[in-house]
Amino acid sequence: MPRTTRTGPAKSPELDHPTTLALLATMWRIRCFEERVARLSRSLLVHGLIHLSIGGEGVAAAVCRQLRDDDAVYSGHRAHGHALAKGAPMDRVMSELMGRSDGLCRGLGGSMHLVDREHGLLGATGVVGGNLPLAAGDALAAKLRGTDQVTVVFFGDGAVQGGYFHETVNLAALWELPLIFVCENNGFAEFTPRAAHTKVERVCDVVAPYDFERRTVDGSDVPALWSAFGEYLARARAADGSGRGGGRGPYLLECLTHRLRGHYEGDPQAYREALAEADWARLDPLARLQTDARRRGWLGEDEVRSIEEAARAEVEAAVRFARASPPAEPDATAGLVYARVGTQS
Ligand SMILES: Cc1ncc(C[n+]2csc(CCOP(=O)(O)OP(=O)(O)O)c2C)c(N)n1
Ligand SMILES: [Mg+2]
Repeated sequence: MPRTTRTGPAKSPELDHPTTLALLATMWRIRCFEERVARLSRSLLVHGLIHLSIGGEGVAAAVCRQLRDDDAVYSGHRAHGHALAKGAPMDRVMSELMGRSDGLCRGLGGSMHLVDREHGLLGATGVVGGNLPLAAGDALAAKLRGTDQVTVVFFGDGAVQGGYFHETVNLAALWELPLIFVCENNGFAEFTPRAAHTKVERVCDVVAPYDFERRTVDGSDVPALWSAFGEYLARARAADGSGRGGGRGPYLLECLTHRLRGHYEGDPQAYREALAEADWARLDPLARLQTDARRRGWLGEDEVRSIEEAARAEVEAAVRFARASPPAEPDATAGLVYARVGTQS
C-alpha cells in the first residue's frame, strides 16, 4: 500500500467556479492551438514530427495552473499543452513550430524542444525519458537551496520501460526530492500497446518498491486531477508544514488519458480502430468539464461560445504573428553551441 502518513493528511483542494472557467479557457486554448497546428502541418507550414495531445488537455491545465513561474516543468515530445498551460506565450510557441526567429527558441528547436525560462518551462525533449534525470537534478538544486520550489516532470507510459526512469525514481526516493512525476498513461508507446511491452499495467505498481505516495486517476476527470495534484503539490512544497520550504517527495500521479490523434500527425493508425463518437464524448476532458460546469449552473451557452471564440481568435493572431516573423537563422547555431574562449585573433 502507498504510504499516506509521512506529512500528515493534506486537504484535497476542490475546484471552484472561477478556477473551473480558467481551466476551461486553458483547455480550449490548447485544443484550438493543436487543431490549427494539425492543419498547418498538412500544409508543411510547421516542420518536423508533430505529436498532439488532444484528449490530454485536462492534465496539462490542472497541473500547470497550480504551479508558480518559479516551479520548473519538464516535458517531452508531446509538449504543446504543457507549454501553453505553464504560461508560454502562444504566438511565440506557434512561431517556434513554424521555424521563425520570434519562436521561444529562435525557431531552432521546433515542436519537441520548447523552452521558456521566464515561465518555468525548463525544457521539452524528443529523447523519451531524457527529461527525468534533468528534473531530478532541478529538484535536488531546489532542495539544496532550501527554497519551496517544486519540480514537475511529464512523461508517457512508454518512458517507464527506459533505464533513466528507474535510475531517477531510485535517487528521487532516496533523496526525498520535491519532485512530482506526472505520467500520462495513454496505453501506447508509438504504435505499441502497453501489454505488448510490459506485464505491469499500472505505472503506480512499477514504483511500488520505492514506497512513495502515488495514485492513478482518470485523466479525463479534471476535478479529480486538480485535487490529487493539489494535494501532492502542497506536500512537496513544505513537508513540515512550516511554510519555510524544504519540501519533500517524490510523488507520482498516473493519469489515464486517451490519445485521440495518431502518435504523430500523419500516422495512419493501422494498429487501432477509430473511436466511436459516443466513446470520445465520455473520454473528452473538455466536454466533461463543460457538462459538469453547466450542471452546476456555472456556465451558460453564451459563455461556452465566448471561451471557444476567444481561444480561436488567439490562435489566429498567433498564426499571423508567426507568419510575419522572419525565418530562423541557421547560422546562429554555431554561436549557440560553441563558446568563444579568449580574444586572440
Ligand atoms: C530514447 C528514445 N527512444 C525511442 C524514441 C522513439 N519514440 C518516440 S515517441 C516514443 C513512444 C513514447 O511513448 P510514451 O512515453 O508513452 O509517450 P506518448 O507518445 O504515448 O505520449 C518512442 C519510442 C525516442 N524518441 N527516444
Ligand atoms: Mg504513451
